Amino acid sequence: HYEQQYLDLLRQVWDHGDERRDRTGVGTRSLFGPTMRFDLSDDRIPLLTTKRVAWKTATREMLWFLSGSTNIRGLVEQGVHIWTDWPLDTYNRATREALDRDAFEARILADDAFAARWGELGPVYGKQWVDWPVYEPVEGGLYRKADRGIDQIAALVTSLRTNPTSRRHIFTGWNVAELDRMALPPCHMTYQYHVADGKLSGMLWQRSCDLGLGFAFNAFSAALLIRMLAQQCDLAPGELVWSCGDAHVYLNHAHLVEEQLTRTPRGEPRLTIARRPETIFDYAIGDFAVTGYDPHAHIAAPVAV
Ligand code: DHF
Ligand code: TMP
Repeated sequence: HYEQQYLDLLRQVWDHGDERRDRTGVGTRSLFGPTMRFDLSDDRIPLLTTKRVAWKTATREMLWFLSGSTNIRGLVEQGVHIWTDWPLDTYNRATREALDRDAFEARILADDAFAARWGELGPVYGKQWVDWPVYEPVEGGLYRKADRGIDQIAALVTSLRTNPTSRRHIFTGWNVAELDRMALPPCHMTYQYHVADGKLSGMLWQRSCDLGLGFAFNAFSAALLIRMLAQQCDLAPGELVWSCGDAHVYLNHAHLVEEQLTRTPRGEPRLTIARRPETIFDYAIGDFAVTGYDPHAHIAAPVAV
């Protein structure tokens, strides 16, 4: 079962990872440089079955990235809470308040100015993917910011369609000049694609992976994007290659690891896309369905901020 790769890595990191203090202060066990491969043919999608994963939340997040948004309001409006903790932490530190997540989200929804001021994550994924800032020369050796940035996603679709054998089908969120303004520097940072035999494969380089929480979302989302790109470019889905720098388990996820490793993967979930939208930017949540998904129960785990 494709999920065995994940379970093996989880055990490996938990049993043999290097234990260290990390940025969040929670502590992790960590291994460097794992890779996994997932076959996406016949609509198969890497969605963990050893715990229930909120794939619609991950899909909404992907559509939000593609919209270019970097403000949590658009997520919160859809009941997606996965990015709220970071702006909330910024808010509570700056104001010395102690708002809880529900109260903070209520204000984000109710108050436009509050949302604009406190709901921003900085120039994270969406901004870099579809509007990477560029500077053009002006008189006197100076530069000014161009009105429009680079749309890496639109350029990728064009390059896949017009030059499939290229070795440059890449987009990245890792804009070095803007890292210090991001709430978090991109974790799933660089994507590369490869066309062979009428099939589209994709590789994700993730610099840092929370195997207990983030991984389930990251693998599903990367596969989802391959499916959308393949559909837009009249290609069949090939493989997802997931490769990671620092793959870690947080020390407060012991209960998750121990429970999940007692479970056996079951079934092979499949993703179907109901229609073919005009462009890569026109998908809606209702276009996606997952069938054959009968997971074990969700396992709640705290997220290290
Ligand atoms: N920080 C850390 N420490 N780990 C992360 O995985 C992470 N992921 C981020 C931002 N910062 C992060 C963005 N993605 C959840 C899932 C993905 C995600 C952030 C949070 C999460 O909390 N998942 C829970 C609840 C899902 C739900 O709301 O339905 C889960 O059980 O999967
Ligand atoms: P870091 O910036 O210090 O590496 O912390 C980021 C943490 O968030 C780290 O535990 C990895 C995790 N993460 C994921 O696993 N996937 C994601 O998509 C995101 C945004 C974060």
